[in-house]
Amino acid sequence: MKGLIKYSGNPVLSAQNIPYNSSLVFNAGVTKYNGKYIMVFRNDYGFFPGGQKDKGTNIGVAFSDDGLNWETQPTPWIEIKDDPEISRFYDPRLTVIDGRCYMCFAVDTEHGVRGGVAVTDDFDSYEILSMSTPDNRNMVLFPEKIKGNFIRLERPFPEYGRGYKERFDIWMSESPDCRYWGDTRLVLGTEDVPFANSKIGPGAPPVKTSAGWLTTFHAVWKHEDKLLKGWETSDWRKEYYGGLALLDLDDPSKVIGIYKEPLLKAEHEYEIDGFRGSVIFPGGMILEDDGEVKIYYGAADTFEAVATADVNYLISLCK
Ligand code: BMA
Repeated sequence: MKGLIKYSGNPVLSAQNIPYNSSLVFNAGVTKYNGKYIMVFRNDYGFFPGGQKDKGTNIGVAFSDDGLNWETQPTPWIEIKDDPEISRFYDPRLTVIDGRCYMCFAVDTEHGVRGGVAVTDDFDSYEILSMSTPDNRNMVLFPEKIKGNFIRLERPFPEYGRGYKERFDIWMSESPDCRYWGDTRLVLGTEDVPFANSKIGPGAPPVKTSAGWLTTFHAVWKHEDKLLKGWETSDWRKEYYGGLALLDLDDPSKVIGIYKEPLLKAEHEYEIDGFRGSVIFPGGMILEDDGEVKIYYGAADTFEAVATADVNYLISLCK
């Protein structure tokens, strides 16, 4: 049974592969759609070691036949410009449900951070189905409806209600149509993750296995005793790990297993050093027919990388 292997060709996508203005390429959503691998990635431009100039964020698209070698579209897909309320969309996650491709994304607005859900059939036009109240983000959709409803994991960030401690948890909501969300319940608290002393949040959209919904999450450990690498600030201390959990097939708000250690942690140069070093941010997970799982993750808020493992190995870690 194959353990976890980070791809030797990592990063699979970085600014140098992008045919338009680009500094940081990371936190992508990845899925298989109409026979192709599709990556929708966050592209931040105007950031340089030592400064920022004319900075912005757009969303780009890349296609692949094997999930490893990517061809980027010649122009960005989505960029918010001259909107008095919304400044940007970022951190997209993709889920194919009943043959249509849904995208969750974070939205920075003048009045807080919102979680958006959109649908596209061609990665050209898209329809926004809902935007949450602030502050909420890191939303992901399950690949099938359960008892007739769309299911979404999400990460509200209640500062007042959590004592201004940056102690944020993973929640779940349901919707009949992806527009109206409710029946919200807690899935996983930060206190249940031994390698988080700060916030956690959903990672890639879950994949279905006979043992349960296999899902990644990110977990933040804030080091009081050491500085991490990174060129945004000289005081970067938040290490982001990739975690792994198993959720009940019928009621995914029930956690039936969790791997007590980080599945993914920063160890290579492309993970340790970048805009914000030691940040691992899973956003895409694909279960192949032969049982191989590809996990795509943002590395150091600068690159997009991939790791693979056998699905049964991943399930065994959660038990
Ligand atoms: C979070 C988000 C992510 C980012 C992470 C680490 O709060 O902004 O987009 O990858 O921080 O910097």
